[in-house]
Amino acid sequence: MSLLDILYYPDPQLRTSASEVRDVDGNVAKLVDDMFATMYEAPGIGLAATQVNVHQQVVVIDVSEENDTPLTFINPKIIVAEGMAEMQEGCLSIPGVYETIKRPSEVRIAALDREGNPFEMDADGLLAVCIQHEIDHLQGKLFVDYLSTLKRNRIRKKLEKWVRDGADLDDIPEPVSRSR
Ligand code: GNR
Ligand code: NI
Repeated sequence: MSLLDILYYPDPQLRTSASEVRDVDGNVAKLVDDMFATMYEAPGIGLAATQVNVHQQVVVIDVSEENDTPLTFINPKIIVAEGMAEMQEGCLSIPGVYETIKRPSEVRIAALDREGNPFEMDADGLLAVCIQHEIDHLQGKLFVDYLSTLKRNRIRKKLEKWVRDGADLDDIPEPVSRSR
């Protein structure tokens, strides 16, 4: 397994719309495994292939406390969305930034698993937020897009400077968010 490099906002590659996976083959399985390794190492609760500069519709998630419930979503689609709730979100591509975002609170997802078998899953709580956040990534969308232009520009400038200065994760700009 290999660790993959994560792109940081405002890298324009994060705006790429991912292609549908046509064939869930060994290459896709290897990508999934590398994405899990990268996500657990970060650590994060989800990762979209877009974030590692692979523009195919592949998402991995593990929202469990024990990191023992890996979920793979290939070509994921939201087929039902209900309710609305606010949750504080973060993103591995936007380090140090946490903002409250409003989204549907319950979703039903249709996707393929790591073996290429179709499945559907109902999600609520953190899993529902995470899967919507990841599907946004596959469409080139980031959670900062839900914020005001003013706030987004402030975040962009801080991260541009942080990347210019070497993108050291131990030295994340403070505080990019003043929302709480
Ligand atoms: O690790 C992550 N945590 C998180 C918290 C609240 C809402 C969404 C997320 S996803 C994020 C990992 C990531 O950037 N996935 O794209
Ligand atoms: Ni993210």
